[in-house]
Amino acid sequence: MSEVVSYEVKDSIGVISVNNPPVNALAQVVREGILKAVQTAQQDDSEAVVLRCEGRTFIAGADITEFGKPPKDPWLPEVLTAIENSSKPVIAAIHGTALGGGFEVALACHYRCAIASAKVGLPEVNLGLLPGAGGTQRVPRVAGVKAALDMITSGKPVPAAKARDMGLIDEVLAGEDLEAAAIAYAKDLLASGAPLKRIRDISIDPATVEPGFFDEARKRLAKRARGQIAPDRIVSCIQAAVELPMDEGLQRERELFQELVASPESAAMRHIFFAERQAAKIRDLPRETPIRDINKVAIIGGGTMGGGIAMCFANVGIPVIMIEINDEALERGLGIIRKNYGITVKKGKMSEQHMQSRLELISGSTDYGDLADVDLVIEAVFENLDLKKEIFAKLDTACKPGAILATNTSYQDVNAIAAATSRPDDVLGMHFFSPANVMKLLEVVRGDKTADDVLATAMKIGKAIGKVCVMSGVCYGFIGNRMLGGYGREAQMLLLDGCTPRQVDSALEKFGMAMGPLAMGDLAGLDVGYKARQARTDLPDDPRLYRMGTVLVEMGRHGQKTGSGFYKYDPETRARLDDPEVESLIRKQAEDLGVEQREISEEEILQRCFYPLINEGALILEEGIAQRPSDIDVVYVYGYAFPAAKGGPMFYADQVGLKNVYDKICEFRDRYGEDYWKPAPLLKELAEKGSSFAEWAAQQK
Ligand code: T1G
Repeated sequence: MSEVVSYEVKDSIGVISVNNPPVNALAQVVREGILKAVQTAQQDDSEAVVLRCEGRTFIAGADITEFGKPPKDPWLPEVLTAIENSSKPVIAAIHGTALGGGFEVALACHYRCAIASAKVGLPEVNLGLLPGAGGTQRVPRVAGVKAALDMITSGKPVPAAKARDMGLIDEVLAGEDLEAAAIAYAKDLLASGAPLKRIRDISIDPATVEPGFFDEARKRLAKRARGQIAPDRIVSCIQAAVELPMDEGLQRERELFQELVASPESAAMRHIFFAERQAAKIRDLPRETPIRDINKVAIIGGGTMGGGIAMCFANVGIPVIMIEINDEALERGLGIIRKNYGITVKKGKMSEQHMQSRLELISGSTDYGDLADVDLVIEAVFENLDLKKEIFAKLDTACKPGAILATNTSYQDVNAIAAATSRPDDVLGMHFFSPANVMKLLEVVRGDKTADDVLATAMKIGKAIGKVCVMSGVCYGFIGNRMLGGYGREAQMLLLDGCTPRQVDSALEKFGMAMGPLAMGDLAGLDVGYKARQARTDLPDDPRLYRMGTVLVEMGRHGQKTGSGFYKYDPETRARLDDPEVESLIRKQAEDLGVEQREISEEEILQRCFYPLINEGALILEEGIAQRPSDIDVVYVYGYAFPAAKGGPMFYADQVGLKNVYDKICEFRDRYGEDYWKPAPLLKELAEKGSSFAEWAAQQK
């Protein structure tokens, strides 16, 4: 055994206890300890063995930090074989979340019991992997091919009761004293003469699988793969479970697992897994920074954003009061919330009763006097700095001392807003992404005077409402929207240079973006960007700049909401259709501007759109607006649907090679001028040193 695995015989039952905080990951010492404990149990007077874990959860998977390094003995399959071949029953006792290799350990046991609050799952697909220790061979044998495919390609955890109904576990234990209940369950099994039940002894009748099932699954999964290859390989493994004997199926699974663990897609997705958790750590914030209690929240503004934000808090049981300027606006705002919940209920994703319980947590008022007891206010009104300052001055007097005052602004100066109050240390930004009740990213914007406990509280409450939080400093557009400027600019410049909207968007969607920038503009409304540009004084005086967006808006083509923008939209199906009128308009504009059109490669489209993003990211790092390159990656994957299989813009830049990125930016600078293509000093420095953003980040710790 090892210091993280103990073994003791209690009342004739051998108990193996794993204690490897924080999640009992299957590090080498854990694998070694379990193997030795199982081997010991074969020689002692125990009649059965219970495998359990200390701490908050059963084994939550292989140790992801070990991937990419030479594997160490014993390999997990060896441990599972020892369990499966035990001469006495081995019973997994599950609490918390038995995930990945952890659930695969449980599946190799003869029986599985769990407390009611436990969940089991195979989330490897979220890391660009597949269950590599028998999960794809055992789950179909007990739960059936279709259920196995859904479970493993979705990666979603399954609650204990449902897992029992699916045959994935044998017993849901009463109470919460897992060890005692598991020992009692083991003794019951022995008393009833329960056999050594091995999942490998179950075979699947191929006739039970509909013809074409696997081909149809591949086609369906390919549609939403966005550069991920693991779903396809999972289908192959489950097909092997049907068509091959167990050991050959395990061999096939191992081959495909090895392919995935070595793939760039999995490296990118594992990077995002750790980057998301790293982003929650604020380097200069002491771990013991106190957190303020948030028991009641106010939202100022009942628009789409305000409604979505209110739902985030109601969804986790926190009472919310929505403030609007008059009863009509308030009713409209509360109506948006009811409508959104109604859609969720209609989709069958929430019960009517659940919706009612959440709606009861949401109240409304037009009187700031009702804010006296709230702990957190989030302002979500129109993007106008003067209006926001006026509101914060009112909040300053209406709210109790210690209430946190947050703005949801996308662009405005948080320091200027804080200065409108007598408590700038209680003020910060909490920038949600639309739709706020769906999008996971939350940019937490730290003002110059924001207190440490206010920042720590915002990061914690953000996680509590299910958001992935990234801290940003104060600048125009913070991290995400500031970087987006060049991406959107070049998408439109490419039109003048000779691309159609479809060419630009298809190149980026083929890369893995959920939606190309021009289609995204049509979705958000081209008039939004148009109005924002009118207010800006820092843009170059260049007739080409956002030319097509401006022309289309002035023609009344605002995008989906007017039925046409860069594309036209079928009024029935809302399908995105190429519009020859726009394509000839682009040619006309290019001619008027004297821009010579040419054939443009997909590679240039990607470079022209992504390299400004990367360059701005380098400036953001130099200015300390973002703490680390991986924080920027988290912003883009969770806020802008950048494909996780590419790891985010900064990770992607490292894969391309910063010298290649830098040289190409210099080429574009020479062709298009320094207004748009001015290499960031950090990018230049790293490129010339042959270094990477990852190496730079490691030196910042
Ligand atoms: N390996 C290494 N570290 C891990 C880890 C893992 N599997 N899971 C979590 N951590 C770290 C995490 O980085 C963080 O570190 C701390 O634990 C707390 O995590 C062979 C190949 C279990 C639901 O994909 O989903 O098994 O930031 O903040 O919110 O077929 O962690 O504190 O330094 O997320 O309470 C499959 C991944 C692996 C599960 C808990 N398993 N983990 O959530 O805590 S591949 C997974 C999670 C595999 C087999 C295959 C969650 C959690 P730090 P946390 P949490």
